[in-house]
Amino acid sequence: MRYAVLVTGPAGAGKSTFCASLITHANTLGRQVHLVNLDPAAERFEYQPAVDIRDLISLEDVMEELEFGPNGGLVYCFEYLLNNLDFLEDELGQYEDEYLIIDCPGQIELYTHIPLLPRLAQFLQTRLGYRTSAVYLVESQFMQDKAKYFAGVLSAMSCMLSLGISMLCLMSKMDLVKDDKGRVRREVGRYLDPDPNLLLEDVNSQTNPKFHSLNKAVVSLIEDQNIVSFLPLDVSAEDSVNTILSHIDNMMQYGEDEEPKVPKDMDEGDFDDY
Ligand SMILES: Nc1nc2c(ncn2[C@@H]2O[C@H](COP(=O)(O)OP(=O)(O)O)[C@@H](O)[C@H]2O)c(=O)[nH]1
Ligand SMILES: [Mg+2]
Repeated sequence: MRYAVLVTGPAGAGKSTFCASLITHANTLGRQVHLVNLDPAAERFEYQPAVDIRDLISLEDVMEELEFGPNGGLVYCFEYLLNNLDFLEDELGQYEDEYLIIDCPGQIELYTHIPLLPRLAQFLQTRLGYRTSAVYLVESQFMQDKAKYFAGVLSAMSCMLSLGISMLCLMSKMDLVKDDKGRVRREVGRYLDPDPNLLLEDVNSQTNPKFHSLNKAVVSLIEDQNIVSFLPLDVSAEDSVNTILSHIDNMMQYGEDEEPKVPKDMDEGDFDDY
């Protein structure tokens, strides 16, 4: 069986760092996983990617030869990849049992503007037979500002809807969640699953009153559908990475012929040592 995890989220959310720590962790469990880099602007990696979009096209070349700016250049790179998906087939088709960690770029237009990621997910599943799922990272710093949290949740939701595959939301950089005095927060759970009323109050206090009814509608959407809840990610804590890996495995029914894996739920208690 072949498995693939798309690691998605905005630029700077910690995707590449998470990919590396997931690989390190999988390796300590004696598992073989491979990195796929889909970011044409990536500079360096802790682990050498097994497949790299930069072997197909590099942002630097596009900018130089076609005189595009960085954003236009990225869009060009992705359109190019979309038209040359055989590249992935050539590179990935050879693997039999495989677990791929796919490091995606973060520019929002790549999620909404050109259907790169949905097409890619579909291609991996139907053409190459990969069981495919996704994680979406939102930075913990977003939690401290409820309006940003709002934006983070909506972008996660939009990604989930457009990808159409199972997706796990991660709150990254949990080591940075601190209170006013700079102490690391103990009540992490409050951030991962905030009280809808408090959320509404906070967001309303930061927005023009004419948007308050819209805010209310969005909060109830978040609440009723329970679409988005976050697992805490701290790349420096092996426990956190382990929990997330078991959730990802579970989402894809990894090794379903073996022992079923029940994800260990992580709650505030696991962050007691902060
Ligand atoms: N404190 C902290 N910083 C992190 C963490 N993960 C990533 N970073 C930093 O955030 C920045 C962006 O990380 P990167 O993995 O390149 O983000 P990407 O653009 O989503 O791939 C880098 O400076 C990382 O060192 C984390 O868990 N904690
Ligand atoms: Mg990156």
